[in-house]
Amino acid sequence: MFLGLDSSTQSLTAVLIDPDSGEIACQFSVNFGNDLPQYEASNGFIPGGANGEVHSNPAMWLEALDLLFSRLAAATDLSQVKMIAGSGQQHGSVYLDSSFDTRLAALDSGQNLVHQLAPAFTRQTSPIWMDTSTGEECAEITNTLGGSAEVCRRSGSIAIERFTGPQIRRFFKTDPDAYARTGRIHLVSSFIASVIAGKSVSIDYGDGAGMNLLNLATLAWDRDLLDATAPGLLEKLPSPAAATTVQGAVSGYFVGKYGLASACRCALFTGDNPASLVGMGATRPGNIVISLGTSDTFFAAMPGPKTDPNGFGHVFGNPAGGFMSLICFRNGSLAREALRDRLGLDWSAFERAALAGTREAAGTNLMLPFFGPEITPRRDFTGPVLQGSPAFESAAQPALQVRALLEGQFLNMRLHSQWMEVKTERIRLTGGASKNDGIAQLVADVFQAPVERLEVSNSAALGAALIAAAAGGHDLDALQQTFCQSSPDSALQPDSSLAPAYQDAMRRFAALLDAV
Ligand code: ADP
Ligand code: XUL
Repeated sequence: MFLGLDSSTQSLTAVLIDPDSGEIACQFSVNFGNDLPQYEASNGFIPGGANGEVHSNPAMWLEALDLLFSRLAAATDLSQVKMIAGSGQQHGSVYLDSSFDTRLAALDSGQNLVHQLAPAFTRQTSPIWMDTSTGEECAEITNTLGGSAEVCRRSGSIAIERFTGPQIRRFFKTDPDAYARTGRIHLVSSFIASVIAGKSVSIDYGDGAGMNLLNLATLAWDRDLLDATAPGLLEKLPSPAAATTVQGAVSGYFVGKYGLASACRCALFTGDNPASLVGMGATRPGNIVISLGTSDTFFAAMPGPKTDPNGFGHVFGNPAGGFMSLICFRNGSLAREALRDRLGLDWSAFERAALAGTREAAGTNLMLPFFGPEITPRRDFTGPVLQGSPAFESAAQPALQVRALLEGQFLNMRLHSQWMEVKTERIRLTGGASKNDGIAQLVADVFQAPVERLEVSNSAALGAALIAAAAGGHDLDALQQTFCQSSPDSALQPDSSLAPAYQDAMRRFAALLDAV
């Protein structure tokens, strides 16, 4: 058996797989808000942060780990687990003093993790990916390196507020004494991995690339980016390594307390997006994942470390080797819901509008589908921009607006993923809106590629379990064939007769975007 863990914003999830039977043996989750109400973080982060700060309590993550393992141990025989891997919400960081490693080595199964490890925190709270407080630090790092293009060329992304380097710089500036006392800085992923392994372990390339510190060409920490971020940083960071690197045996704490075998080993942990790439069966270039959630994300494997010349996309390590892109679109379901409510429709009306009702209008009316500020492209929109027939612009036929909104979202995605130069062979769709057949059909039509939907719900934790099995000697392609099957009858083919209409619409969409 192989165990995958995912420490996300709102919960800690475990997926246990048996590669021989091809089955998921069990899945468990600890929801931070419901299960650990004493931390007063109903959505996993501390509410009410000032100046764009969004932090979580790393002690809560430790307590969740004990709770999750006690649930797992009550339900299953953990001595069967051969390897553990995992993932974490990206960019979040944990700050520890030099006692961390000795505390890990001396963990006592008779006590809990929080009690033994919390005294090592030099910063009581951890900034997470929702934090936008570091605009000034991003500008400083960018200036020192000589511009955004240079930061992007080296690290795979321009300096981004939530990324770990700018966050570390802000900590160094606001609390230099605590920064000086910090002997180790971990990502959420490498922090949890270290606790499991009983020693400080490496940061994997997948998650490490979300720091604005890793040089993608050398896969080593970039000296100039480190110097621009904070003094003495190199000594505080674990070394970078590949996700499938085996770190050694699981800590005796988990053997003594939860019945893991002392022969059970640990691979590295990666970011939740790289782990999802694995869990969605998309680690080979040509397979694209589009997640239609609160925001929409587009991620895909890439053969080399190509970066977005416009600075919207990010490049992370692909746990299967090579690299992956991640592009976020803030106006995802937020915009779909805004139009739905404005037109007084429901989701089935959306489905009908996109499926049959308006096919003859494909690609004719344009909508820049931004109901609030967007990050891809970066614009302060306050409402959508329309260009088309009077019936469309006046909403006399609401279905035309639904089609134009969805087409606009997917044209914007197609346009802003062109820099990857990867041919889209197949799209795997996930997230709340992916079950809407009308929306899924428009994804297929606009991208002119077949769409599949997977039954997977915890794609990051499943991906982590597959990484564990791969680190244990199983073939990752074969594992993905078994565990990442598309749901029966969920596949949709593109309407190839619409290809020219969307080619032309993309050109006009780009021109309209430039004009506003
Ligand atoms: P999150 O990003 O928060 O994990 P989910 O992936 O769970 O979000 O997606 C939730 C969103 O899915 C909701 O905000 C809702 O707008 C959208 N959604 C749910 N059902 C449908 C549907 N039938 N058609 C279109 N959108 C839907
Ligand atoms: C990616 C990002 C989020 C977090 C969510 O850049 O910030 O997707 O990884 O957990």
